[in-house]
Amino acid sequence: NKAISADARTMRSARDARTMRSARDAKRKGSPLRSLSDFTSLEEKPQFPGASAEFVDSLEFIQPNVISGIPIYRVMDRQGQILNPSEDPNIPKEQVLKFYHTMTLLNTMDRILYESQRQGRISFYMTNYGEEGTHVGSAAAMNHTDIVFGQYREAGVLMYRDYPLKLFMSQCYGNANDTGKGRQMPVHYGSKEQNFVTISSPLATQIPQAVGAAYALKRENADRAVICYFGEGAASEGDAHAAFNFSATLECPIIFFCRNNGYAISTPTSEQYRGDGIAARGPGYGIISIRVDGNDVFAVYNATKEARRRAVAENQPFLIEAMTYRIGHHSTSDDSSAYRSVDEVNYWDKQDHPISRLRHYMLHRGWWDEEQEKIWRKKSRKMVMEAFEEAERASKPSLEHMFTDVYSEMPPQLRKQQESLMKHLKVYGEHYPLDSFEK
Ligand SMILES: Cc1ncc(C[n+]2csc(CCOP(=O)(O)OP(=O)(O)O)c2C)c(N)n1
Ligand SMILES: [Mg+2]
Repeated sequence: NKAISADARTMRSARDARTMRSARDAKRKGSPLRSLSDFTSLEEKPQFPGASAEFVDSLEFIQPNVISGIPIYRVMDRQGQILNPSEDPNIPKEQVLKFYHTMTLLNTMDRILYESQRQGRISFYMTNYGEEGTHVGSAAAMNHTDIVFGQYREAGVLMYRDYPLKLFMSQCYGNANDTGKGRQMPVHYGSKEQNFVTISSPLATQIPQAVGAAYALKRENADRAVICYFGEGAASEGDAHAAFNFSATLECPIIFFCRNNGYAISTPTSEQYRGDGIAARGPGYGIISIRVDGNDVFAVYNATKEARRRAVAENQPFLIEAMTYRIGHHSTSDDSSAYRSVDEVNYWDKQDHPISRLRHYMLHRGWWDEEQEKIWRKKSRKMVMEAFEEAERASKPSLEHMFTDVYSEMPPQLRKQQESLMKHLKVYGEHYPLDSFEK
């Protein structure tokens, strides 16, 4: 009872604080400087700059879990049935088919490139298994002109924006068609045309950069927003916290999209944080937040759509925590059987998968059947295999690209290195596979 009344008190004082804060905000906007009348009242009230609450006269610490966990918003149950018709986004059939085609094509591309790394054809790969719903639901809710900052496990966002298979494959092979000219690790995609900023390996660096970009968009009054993806592990980096605070104080049109997939390599969420996940941090920064079922593509879509609408209309940040599960290993350098059970992985793969949930929905609607599934599986595999074979056949980028694009004018020390490489190859070139590089 004591706990309940403490909770009620906390909630009541939070409500009062909100009312007071809006009154103060209004006052502040009218006159930024506080005048003498603010300080002459006989009433005892807190005058601390930055305080928005009342004094209390009994000792009480704030409990970190005043409510029993932020709820998880969903639209469909695991069988693909709409739970509450008023939440049905009523997406037209053609677009739902695009959702499904993208989610399954991503899955097929993952299988082929994962195998390709296992056979020693590419150096590295990261799959997106189980997280397809978070990618497609959020990508579909944004405009193409909105800027995407990704972490590395968001290939579905780029695919939904119609980034061609040929360029995915060329990037992973680092061939001459790769827009990065073979200078990045596989899966570090980037595309100007798709407004998708190139992936960086160091965790969380994209988060403050994304806030900067959102601030620039706000200053341009461009009717554009930024969406910034990151994992629950990356959310522990200092950069994440700095970014959240800047976005709130600078009032930036950004959506922070956290994919909470249960693990950061081998670190489970139980060792990653103590509070109620990532969504619970939002209010601490003054950011409007929500937690969604990331395996429900419609829930992700609804939350992102509304967050995007308000972020642009009101110039303020939003935080979405999408609960999902990383079914694959962290990367090809990881073996997850060392730290989690097969039963756990199987549960998500067989019983709570975003692709099967959407397929159930499409079957109920009469928009899909076994025959169409068979035809599409065959066709999509063929598309992936063709792009894969073409990428493997293509030449590597010209060697000179090792030295270009960092400086607009090549500095002397770099020129010296280039000359010495060319001299070396003149003498010993026969020992290198020079024929596989573009001239
Ligand atoms: C600053 C930094 N520290 C450590 C790493 C090594 N590292 C790469 S991915 C990763 C785990 C990230 O987990 P999470 O953010 O949850 O994303 P997920 O892989 O689950 O999608 C770590 C520790 C890194 N790339 N950068
Ligand atoms: Mg993670």
